Amino acid sequence: MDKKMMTIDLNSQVLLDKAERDGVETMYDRKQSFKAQCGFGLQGNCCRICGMGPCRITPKTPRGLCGADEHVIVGRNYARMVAGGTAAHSDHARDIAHTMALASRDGNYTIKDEAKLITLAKEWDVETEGRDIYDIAHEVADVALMEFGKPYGVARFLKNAPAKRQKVWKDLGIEPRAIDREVTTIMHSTHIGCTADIDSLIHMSLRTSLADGWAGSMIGTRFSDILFGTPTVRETEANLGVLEENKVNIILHGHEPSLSEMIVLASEDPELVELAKEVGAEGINLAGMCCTGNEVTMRHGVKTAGDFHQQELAIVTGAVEAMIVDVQCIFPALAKVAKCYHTKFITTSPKAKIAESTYMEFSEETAYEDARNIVKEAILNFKNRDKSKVLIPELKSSATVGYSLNAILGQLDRVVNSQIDPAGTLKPLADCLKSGVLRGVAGVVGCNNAKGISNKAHITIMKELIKNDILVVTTGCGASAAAKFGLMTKEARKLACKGLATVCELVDIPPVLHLGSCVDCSRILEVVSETAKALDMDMCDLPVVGVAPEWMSEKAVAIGTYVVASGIDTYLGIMPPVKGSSRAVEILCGELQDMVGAKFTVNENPEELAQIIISDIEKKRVRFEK
Ligand code: BF8
Repeated sequence: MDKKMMTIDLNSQVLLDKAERDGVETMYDRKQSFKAQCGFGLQGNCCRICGMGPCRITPKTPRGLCGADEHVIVGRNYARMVAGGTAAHSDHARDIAHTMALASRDGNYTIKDEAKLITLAKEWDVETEGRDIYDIAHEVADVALMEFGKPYGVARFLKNAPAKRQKVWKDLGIEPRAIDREVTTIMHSTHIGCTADIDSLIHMSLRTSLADGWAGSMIGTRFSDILFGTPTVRETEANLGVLEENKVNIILHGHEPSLSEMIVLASEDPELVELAKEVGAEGINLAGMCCTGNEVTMRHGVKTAGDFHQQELAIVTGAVEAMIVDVQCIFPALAKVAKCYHTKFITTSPKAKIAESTYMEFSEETAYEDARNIVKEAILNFKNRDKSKVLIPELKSSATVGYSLNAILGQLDRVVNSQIDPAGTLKPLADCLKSGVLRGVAGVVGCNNAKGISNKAHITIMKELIKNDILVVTTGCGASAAAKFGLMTKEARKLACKGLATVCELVDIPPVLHLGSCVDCSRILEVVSETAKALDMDMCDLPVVGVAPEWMSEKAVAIGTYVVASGIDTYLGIMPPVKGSSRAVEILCGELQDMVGAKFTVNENPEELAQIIISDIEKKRVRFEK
């Protein structure tokens, strides 16, 4: 396939041509040179957990050397993906909780949303009366840190779910305990010679994934809101056209807002702004990428440069002084691409050192100083920019972002008849769903995957859903795609059918709502949970679905699993590596329905997947409307 056909993003196509002219290899070249991917890996039936392997299952070798069959091998691999994803989200959350433990009135990190902190403190039985807000913050941080390793009890946030959902988890024995314990238990149980039963491996995966969704990710989101501010509705722009010819361009890529928030602050430091002018630039232009991009666009309106598949292409513009990264979703290839231009590829986390990068460690204790040094490094690199190598593609789209649960409630309050309904609830949304004005809500989330065409599945599915009166909420690189393709503008209402268009008009929202980063899928859980509570239902009773059309990371596997375990049917555009076990497919795409009230559906054709979702939502409505 022609490389340019592997993405529907026109800026990416322009830059793929440039990369070719510049002799730079990108993911798209590597994809082409991978003639065929390993069939055993694709099916999930290759085991390399012990040193006797790898053992690969074929008709002639139906068992590994220890006797594990294809179901055990696939189940173990799947469980390890869930554990990997849960570990990544939760370790991110742990860092944010540590950051809150360091917060002080005159320090690097302060409390931005006191009301949210007080609410959480009360939920967690932390005394608030007459106490200094920072004392409360430190105690709440300590309680959160205990959630990772406490020896007894279950995750604290579970009690926020509808009562019926809590009962499902309790009856099945999948209430997660301490977060680290669930991850460790999976690593232990999938060691050679432990669990050899696919049903049990999936059961464990459900419990561990819930430790991600209803513990780690929820801590990540809530604590980020408390420390950095709960997102509010704001305007921004998206795609590589946001880079500016005459400014120092800095790309923020990765995940944890403790770094990106400080870089945003440092980029406004008058001394550094002056320095940028001294080196001949008109100023400093920050742009985000991947989920750090989502964090800073939600809270500050920082423009989004692009998504996971555009990270190399951002550097290929020749206009980026520094690509600053922390953890997760960072191509090691960036080091090589950066060497072809003047770009400094700056790694900052001891958890994600990358060979041949410029390592400038970022520590929460010295956060502002570290951030200043990093921004300064970028500014001083402006003089090295080679103008003959610069090509900033033109396209960018405007977007309205910032839809935290609080922001959604704020928008809904515009239409509340205060004589009838109290303000500050999701009841208006519940009413629109109940009446059928809105047919459903879909959380379309996740990554880009080179198995398909970049952005195509996201955009095809989102457009089709809004055309059928299904409100779309989105996070992660799905959100970046929606922003780039104009689906987060209020004008995109014209792509929606009459019911959704009317709701958008009344509530003054776009038909696709940006809820944040991947960790913020916990916001989707909260919206669904609160809507279910408003209707006295379980989450599985609502015409609500999760969709991951282009997922690729272990985090996405953890998310998909906790979304299903929460009772929300989940639709995947890429087959996970489980096909090697008919039993795994049987459980994940069938039997989970009876266990948790939801299941996975997979279809790699985005048009077909959209139609399946629409038809399933209509089927769900029959019971919902009774
Ligand atoms: O954090 S940045 S590629 S993994 S969607 Fe996917 Fe994008 Fe990564 Fe989730 Ni977010």
